Amino acid sequence: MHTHDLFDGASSDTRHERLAPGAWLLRGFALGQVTAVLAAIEGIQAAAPFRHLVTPGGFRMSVAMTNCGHLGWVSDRRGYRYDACDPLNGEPWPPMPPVFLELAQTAARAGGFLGFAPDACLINRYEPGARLTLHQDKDERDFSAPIVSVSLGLPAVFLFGGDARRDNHRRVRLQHGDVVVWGGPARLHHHGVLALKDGYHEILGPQRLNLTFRRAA
Ligand code: MD3
Ligand code: FE
Repeated sequence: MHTHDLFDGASSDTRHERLAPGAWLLRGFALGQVTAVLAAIEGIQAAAPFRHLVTPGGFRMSVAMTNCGHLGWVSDRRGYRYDACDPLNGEPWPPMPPVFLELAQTAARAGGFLGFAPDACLINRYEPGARLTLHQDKDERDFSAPIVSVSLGLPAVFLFGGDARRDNHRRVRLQHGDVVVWGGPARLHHHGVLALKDGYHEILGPQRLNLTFRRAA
């Protein structure tokens, strides 16, 4: 049993930190599932390798990505979208492993979101220097569902702001095992990740992985 199952409400665990209305940082929430999650990622990347997508503007993203679940997030010269198939091989994305679904749903519940049914999991791989510029996640159809993010490996500085790009931004250090639930009024906040610093993580080596669970369709 996962210790967090003992907590019913998001505020009963002192490690549940509210970052903003609708946004909960669950420190270490995924630590008990790391081995199983990494084993599942091995299987996913064997079928759907990490790749550097190109933005509609023609820039190669520094973050490498893959997906699992019914839908995967892709970008190319034509735009951003969710697609049922991996453009590299035309095959459906690998299925969402049960341990992923369980982790995403338990975290969503801890953040106060019942009934989260993610149909997409984007897996981001950061090597030193990789970063994600400020953006909103708005390619999903229904913004009433939260996004759940799981950080593994090297720590990163996460930036998030308000509804407007020019709003002041907060910095949060996301570490191995941390989970963040973004829903309600935080769902469309701008966010990004500063360039990953050099380092070596005892389990993952010189990289950071981030999983984002989404309800895309
Ligand atoms: C706040 N990933 O894949 S996860 C992304 O660490 C993405 O790889 C980052 O942003 C990463 O789109 C950040 C945290 C996150 C994810 C979705 C959000 C924060 C969010 C949606 C709304 C507001
Ligand atoms: Fe995002």
